[in-house]
Amino acid sequence: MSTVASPARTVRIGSRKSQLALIQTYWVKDQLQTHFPERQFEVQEVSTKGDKILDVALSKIGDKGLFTKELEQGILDGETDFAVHSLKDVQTKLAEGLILGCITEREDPSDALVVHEKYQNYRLETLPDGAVVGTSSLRRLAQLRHHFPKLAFKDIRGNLNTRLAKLDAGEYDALILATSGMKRMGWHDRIHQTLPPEISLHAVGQGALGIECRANDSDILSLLKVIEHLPTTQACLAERAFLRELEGGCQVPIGVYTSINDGILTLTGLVASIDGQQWVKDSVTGAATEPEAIGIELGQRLRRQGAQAILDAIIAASRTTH
Ligand code: DPM
Repeated sequence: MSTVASPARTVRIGSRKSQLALIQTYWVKDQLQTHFPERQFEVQEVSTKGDKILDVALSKIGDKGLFTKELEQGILDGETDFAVHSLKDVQTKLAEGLILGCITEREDPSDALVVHEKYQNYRLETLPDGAVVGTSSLRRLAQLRHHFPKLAFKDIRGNLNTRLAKLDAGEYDALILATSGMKRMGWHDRIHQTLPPEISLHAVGQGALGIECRANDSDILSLLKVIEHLPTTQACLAERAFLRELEGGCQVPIGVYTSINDGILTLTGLVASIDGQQWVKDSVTGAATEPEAIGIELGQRLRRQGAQAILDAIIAASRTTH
């Protein structure tokens, strides 16, 4: 019997354990396996702080890299070679020695309304006064309060499976969730309404996957290049530069929307107060080949219009509750 020696090491991929995270990770693994049939890929499941603390609102944990830190440590320690993240959960400043090796094609980045069955014939606009909407996103909260002040809001934590179970059990009348997550889980039929950008600007990076690896690992970087999606990368680099410029973490009422047409990128950004009363929104257009300059310009523009004061007040308030 002859054995064929594998010339290259097995590639180890780090993933969170939630069903959505594993669906995303196995999608990446399958793509790479198709492109590189001679290589071996294996998935290692890692539990993150964000998966363990389920009884506290995300915004109150106030920790950077809640869903990414343990995965990053695994890469730095050489236990894994790269990690697959929902890009929106990836901080704008990565740990020393790590980079985003690629960003994959974005799913629909919008937010979606999911309702309890008793509200099947309602729209977000027609939900009765005081209907209880579950979200722990300050971004969703601020925008919905702004547009629909008659609704009531309640924190919700846990993975998508847990959240839908809580909705169906009657703890909430409706939820706002990412369209992309619902679609990747195969739950298209539970999306009751997708919210247009006029109602809800999405989170920075929403709907895209970010793959994080060692900055000096040329083998892994060359593998990842084949699943990079250029327009998504340009859009997300603009969005991330905008967030970085405003020094916003993953829990701030900051929303964005990006379009690219004929090489021209338009980035719209919003900074709002949590009560939805203060509202600073603007857009910047430029060459899609210079996405970060567009993001920085938009951040500076919003700051001049009062965004910094809104964010400072939110940070000061969250410090006193920690
Ligand atoms: C971040 C936020 C949320 C997640 C904040 C925000 C939503 C929390 C909530 C940064 N991460 O969006 O303003 O609504 O209580 C998360 C989801 C996905 C990645 C789930 C979701 C899937 C979508 C994607 C949680 N992270 O937003 O419904 O891949 O972008």
